[in-house]
Amino acid sequence: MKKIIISTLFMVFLFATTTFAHTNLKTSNPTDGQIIDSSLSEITLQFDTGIEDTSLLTITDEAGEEIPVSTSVNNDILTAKVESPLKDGTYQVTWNIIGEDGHPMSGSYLFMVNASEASEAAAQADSEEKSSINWVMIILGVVVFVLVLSVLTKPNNRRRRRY
Ligand SMILES: [Cu+2]
Repeated sequence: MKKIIISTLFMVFLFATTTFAHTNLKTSNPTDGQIIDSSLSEITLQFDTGIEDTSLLTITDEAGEEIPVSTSVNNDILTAKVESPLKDGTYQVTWNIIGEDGHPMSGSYLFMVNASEASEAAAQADSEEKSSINWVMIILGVVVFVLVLSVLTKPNNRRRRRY
């Protein structure tokens, strides 16, 4: 009886450690739920062990359509380069990897691209700069106009014209 308990405990221990040995996602860029305010050209996932070269990453948009990417594996890092910058919207990253222990693992998460807000702010700053330039031009114009007017209306000029 004691032997059974011990071997059961041993089996549980073994199972627990092998569960822990699975390869899991460590960090990513963008992260889960992140909102990005600039265009994105690359997605990187880092795992807690090395992964097989056959590991895959797919990105799908809100409509469920797959975004074309070229993936590469470098030890524990899975990189997906996006062919053209991602438009504003929500995207799902799905990874299918084979870990160091040979177990296939998968997972997915969402992130958002919201680049238009940032470019709108930049455009607004730009137009503000332009409008201040316009004010400078108007003030300069008025100053020049007043100067010209004062020269033309000088008493000397009037006398000269009379002759
Ligand atoms: Cu495993």
